[in-house]
Amino acid sequence: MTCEELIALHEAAWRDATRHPFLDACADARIDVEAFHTWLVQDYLFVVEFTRFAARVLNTAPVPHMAVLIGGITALGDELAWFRAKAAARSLTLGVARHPTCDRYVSFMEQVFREPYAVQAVAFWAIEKAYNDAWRLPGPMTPPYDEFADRWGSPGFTEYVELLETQADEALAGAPAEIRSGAEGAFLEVAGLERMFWQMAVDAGIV
Ligand code: HMH
Repeated sequence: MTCEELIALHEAAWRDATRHPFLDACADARIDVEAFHTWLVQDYLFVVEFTRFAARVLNTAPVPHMAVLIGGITALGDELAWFRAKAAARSLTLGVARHPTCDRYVSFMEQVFREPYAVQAVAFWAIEKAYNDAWRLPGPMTPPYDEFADRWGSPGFTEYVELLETQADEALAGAPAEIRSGAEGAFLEVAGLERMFWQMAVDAGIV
């Protein structure tokens, strides 16, 4: 089993995770501002916890996989500062509670903390891959949303996601069937949570 096979096997779930009216509305700048701000604030709160998850994966990773993860953690540190700047420019407060959907995603990452490295590596790759696909698939985005699309859709980010995929594939290759099946379950959980996260933002907007 490889990451590519997971996407092919669960094509519909992955499509639902990465294609959403939220993203199409960003592409042509008709996104409801409340929906966008909910996404922005909740994604910041998500990324704080995702950074802790990244540190946990680093803690479990084999030595040859550490450099890519350290690069990822550094980028996440910059991303958190970037989120704070975006929120400040829009006068948004980041000191709010996590939405139940964001909270579910955080609980999922806390569960994956306790799984073997192969499961962690697949979950970590899937979380980054989801945004890499989601922000690229609608095509070029209208300002100011192009900056958001570029953060996760840029060639540099795509290359990083490919390195994560190689590492996840390596971990899967040596894993027994039971762990591979755990990794598949984690992949499907990520797909479902990603779809819910977009829907959470849309539901916060004026419909
Ligand atoms: C919900 N999934 C969510 N937010 C993010 N910032 C990422 C993934 C990162 O790729």
